[in-house]
Amino acid sequence: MPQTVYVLNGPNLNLLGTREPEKYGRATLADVETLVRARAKGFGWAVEFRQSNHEGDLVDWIQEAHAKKAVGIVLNPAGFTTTSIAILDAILAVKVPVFEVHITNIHARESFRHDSYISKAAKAVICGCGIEGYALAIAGLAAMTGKRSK
Ligand code: CA2
Repeated sequence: MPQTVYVLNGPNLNLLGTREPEKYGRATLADVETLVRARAKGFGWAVEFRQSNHEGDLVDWIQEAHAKKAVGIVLNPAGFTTTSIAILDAILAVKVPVFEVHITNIHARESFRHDSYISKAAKAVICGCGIEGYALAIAGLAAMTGKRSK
């Protein structure tokens, strides 16, 4: 059985590629999924790729990733980044390494986007690399777990 990476996306990321392309680019979430699956396949990993507009879903999926012994979680918490103690607590409660990803450089944007609760528990944070940040997170997870590409 291949190991699994959970790739979790927070609120409004279902709109990717359809609105505000000047900020978030023209790639859709389906394009992100294709990119991530290809990169993960290179390390022999399966992918659970999900998006929700509901905070509790993300909490449930982080707990699920732990229960299923996932190799790691790539998480774009989107609008929950600076508000969700529930997601922070879920990450703190599990042993699965979390790579936090933001498509944009949140530090170059409005100050209310700067202070991430998620970063307090994340193994690593990647921001400002566009959707390639998701693929970099997969590569970072592989490096961290000593996984070589196939
Ligand atoms: O840069 C990122 O990935 C963000 O996590 C995106 C969030 C934003 O609240 C964070 O500060 C940074 C917003 C996600 C909404 O995605 C949209 C995509 C296309 C059109 C409209 C919204």
